[in-house]
Amino acid sequence: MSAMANTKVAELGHKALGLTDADVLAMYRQMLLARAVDERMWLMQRAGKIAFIISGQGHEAAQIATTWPMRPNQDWLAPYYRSIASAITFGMSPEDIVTAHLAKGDDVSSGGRQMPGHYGAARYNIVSLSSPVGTQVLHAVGIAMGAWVKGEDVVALTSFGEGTSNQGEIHEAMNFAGVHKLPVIFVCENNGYAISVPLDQQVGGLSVAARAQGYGFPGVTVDGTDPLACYAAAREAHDRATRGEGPTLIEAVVHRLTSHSSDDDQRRYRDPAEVEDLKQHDPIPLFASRLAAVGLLTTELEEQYRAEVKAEINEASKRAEARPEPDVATAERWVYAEEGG
Ligand SMILES: Cc1ncc(C[n+]2csc(CCOP(=O)(O)OP(=O)(O)O)c2C)c(N)n1
Ligand SMILES: [Mg+2]
Repeated sequence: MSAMANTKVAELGHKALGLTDADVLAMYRQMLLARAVDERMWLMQRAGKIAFIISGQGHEAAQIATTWPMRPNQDWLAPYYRSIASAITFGMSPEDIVTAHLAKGDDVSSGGRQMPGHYGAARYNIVSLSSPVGTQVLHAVGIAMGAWVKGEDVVALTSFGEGTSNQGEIHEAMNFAGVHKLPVIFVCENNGYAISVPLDQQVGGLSVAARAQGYGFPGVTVDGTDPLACYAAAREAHDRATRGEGPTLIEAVVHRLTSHSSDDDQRRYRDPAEVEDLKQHDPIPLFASRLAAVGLLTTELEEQYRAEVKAEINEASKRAEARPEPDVATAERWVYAEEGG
């Protein structure tokens, strides 16, 4: 018997968090799906079909687990450009996502008007994001304020990078949410870089979570490659919000596995050893080995998931590509107010 067999982990710890075996497997499958859609869109970008790609690879565990407690068609998401897996939890299908990236005429985000990575879909309570980083954080606080004014039971979750956390409006948004105890969850996906600028050149105190104390609500740092740690923090944050106790700031420490975008080459500013080491921080094999260690993920199930996900993205991209291009005559729609529209 190998030494490995004796070091089996007896307990994953998910049941203590209220998650079933089916829940954690569904989380894992969704991580595979988000990654498959992401990887396919890089290929489509290289083939000249998509203008550029800004990827969520490495952020999947944090995104899926922090959005997992959110209630479909009740809570809201104000995402950022890496939020591919969060958008899937909220309801966007692989076909919706690829269609939006291809800027097809009937895409659910904007009818072909938004840029790649600008997730949004009114039908799934996902606010369309703006390109100036951090503006979505104000939108989330506004949604939470609106719900409070109307007496509605709504929680707004917004996500952003640690570089973005230094924008002025982030402080205004968080302070306002703290003063009024608004039902918001701030998720900072800290991947250690703002394009090429490393953390110690952007965040004075090195901790984003620590700032929450100044706004009067809890700030927690979690391992963003561990879906259970992220889920535990988000579950607690959601419960706090619905009890009327106000916001929470979750700083999920993740690793950006790709360059900033398809227009960037991280080998120009990251040490080759650091780039090589990224594979050790990929949340997908990390979670797979934990699920396998407790006997939940068998080789057969892993193969089944991968085959299903591959078929899903193949079908989704085929259908998305076949959709109609936008009608040029409609280019000015939704730029100006329209009568009856
Ligand atoms: C207000 C504003 N300034 C600069 C940019 C250019 N820009 C786009 S992404 C980005 C880096 C943001 O880094 P971070 O918040 O850490 O998110 P990450 O991309 O690492 O997930 C910058 C500077 C922008 N879009 N908006
Ligand atoms: Mg960053």
